[in-house]
Amino acid sequence: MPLEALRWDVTPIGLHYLLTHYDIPDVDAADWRLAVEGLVERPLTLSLDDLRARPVVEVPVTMECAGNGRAHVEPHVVSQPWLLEAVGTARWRGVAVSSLLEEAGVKEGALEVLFTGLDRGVEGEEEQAYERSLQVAGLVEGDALLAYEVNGVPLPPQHGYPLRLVVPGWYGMTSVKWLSRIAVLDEPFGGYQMRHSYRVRHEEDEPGEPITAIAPRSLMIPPGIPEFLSRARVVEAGRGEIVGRAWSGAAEIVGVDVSTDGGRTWAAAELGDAVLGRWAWRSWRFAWDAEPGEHELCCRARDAAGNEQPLEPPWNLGGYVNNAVQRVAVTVVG
Ligand SMILES: Nc1nc2c(c(=O)[nH]1)N[C@H]1C(S)=C(S)[C@@H](COP(=O)(O)O)O[C@H]1N2
Ligand SMILES: [Mo]
Repeated sequence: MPLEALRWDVTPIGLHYLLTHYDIPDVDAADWRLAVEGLVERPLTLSLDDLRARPVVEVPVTMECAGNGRAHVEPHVVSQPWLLEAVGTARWRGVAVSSLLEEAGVKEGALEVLFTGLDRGVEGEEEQAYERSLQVAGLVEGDALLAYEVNGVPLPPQHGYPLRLVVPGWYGMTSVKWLSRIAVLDEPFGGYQMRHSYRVRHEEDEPGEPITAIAPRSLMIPPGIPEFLSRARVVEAGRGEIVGRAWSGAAEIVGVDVSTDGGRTWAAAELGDAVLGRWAWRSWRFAWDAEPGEHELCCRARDAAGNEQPLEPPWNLGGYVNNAVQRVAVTVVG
């Protein structure tokens, strides 16, 4: 998502970021079915029409890839080299996961629910379908949904057509696209995307910590105009505004601070209302009287759980969860 698209509450769908490990699968909705099976009283086989006939939920969600910010991590980590653009906010519409689990009847002893996509590939020398699990308890209480629409239109192929999981507040890897199967398990699922990927590890041979809720981040719309090759920004002197968005999956955003001198001094930005609800970003604005010269603009969010963006990028093997403050160098011209 180009950062100027932060201007919209809801990201126009063509500007929402994309991440796809393998290929976009070829799905004919007419013969596609979702299987709900495993430790359930009533296994289900559902068509898209069956799902559309069930009670509808719609949730505005800010989704962010766990690798967002990876290109700023030193030493460099080889994977999708996101700068800060792996984020977007969409209105996802579909069926609540909690209601489907209730309908199927989760049996005693159930621990996790496995979500399997139709896309297949080879990763870590293992042939696999993209699949990840979540704890039953969190799904029963939470706001996760199976989405067949985004921003009022059927899911486009690249976002998971015909059906995807959306888990508000968690990093994007959780929200499995192109769903074919939901299986209730009595033990933790140890597939590649759980056991190896998406863990914060500092050594190859340590298990590390699983990646879960989105850490707080704020981003500004880079002010002024860019220089074509360097992307350096040029801003007109005078009274203006720096505007952006802030979000956190862990807890509500409670403040955003802005610095115009590279982080030496900070002042509070004005936070907008949570117009899209708990699971989407909030706007913020900051009045700035730009004086001619070189400036480094920074923004820093904190949430109600006391999490605050670090000033320097944290390092781990996967280059995950780098929520260090954004820094935008600008030349103000008089
Ligand atoms: N089936 C499947 N689901 C997937 C992925 C994938 O490669 N295959 N990528 C995940 C990752 S890492 C992210 S960040 C989000 C991205 O969702 P989007 O492409 O709709 O923005 O989808 C997740 N769900
Ligand atoms: Mo991701």
